[in-house]
Amino acid sequence: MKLYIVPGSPNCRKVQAVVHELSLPVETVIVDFTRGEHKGREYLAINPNGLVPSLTDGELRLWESNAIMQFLADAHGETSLFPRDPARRADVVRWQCWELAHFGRALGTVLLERLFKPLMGAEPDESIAARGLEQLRPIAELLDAHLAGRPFVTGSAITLADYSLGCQLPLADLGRVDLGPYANIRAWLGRLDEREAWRASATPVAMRQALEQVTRARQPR
Ligand SMILES: N[C@@H](CCC(=O)N[C@@H](CS)C(=O)NCC(=O)O)C(=O)O
Repeated sequence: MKLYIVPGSPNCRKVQAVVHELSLPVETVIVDFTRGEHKGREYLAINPNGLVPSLTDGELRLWESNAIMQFLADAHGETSLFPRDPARRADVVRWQCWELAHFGRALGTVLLERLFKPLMGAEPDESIAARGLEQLRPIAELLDAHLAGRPFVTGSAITLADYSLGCQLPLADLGRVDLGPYANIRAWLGRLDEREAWRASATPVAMRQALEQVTRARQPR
């Protein structure tokens, strides 16, 4: 199996966490964005979107991070990350869908403008980031309220839903997204940090430093 990633990408991190969690024999291939490898013919044959992550396994070409996580858990893992019981499974899928459609979308909009565009040398648009923050507020409140009294998103055990929803949050401080009002989210992130698989998939130090540098240079004084 080969997993195509870019270090520091939140969507890659959530898949990498599953790889670590299940100790899977995956070869990691770094796609060099600076050389445009993600838009090259070879990579587009694996993922026609030109995005990371992607997974190959024999003849399988799989993209979309949450689909990759589900495949890895089903094909190569055990059942606690992605339960087989229909109701519990639907609960995990529901939160993964919500992450893609709402939570991750709003937070991702802010991080794209404030972190990743400057990193790639593109011109950020602060009005788009501000709109993302507006959209994020009620969504983050919903997640925070949901996490009250729950160690993890779907209950007492960690599942794919936690890794999907958690993947962008460790970059919130760099994107000037204040998690102060969300005590339950912060406590839950602390519990994720206790997982070796989560720590093993963390943004590499050099990448975090690069993001820190690029954001410090652009922060309003
Ligand atoms: N919905 C996709 C999103 C993938 C995605 O947007 N990946 C980012 C990195 S986190 C990317 O490849 N960006 C490159 C680009 O936009 O050109 C997934 O979950 O896999």
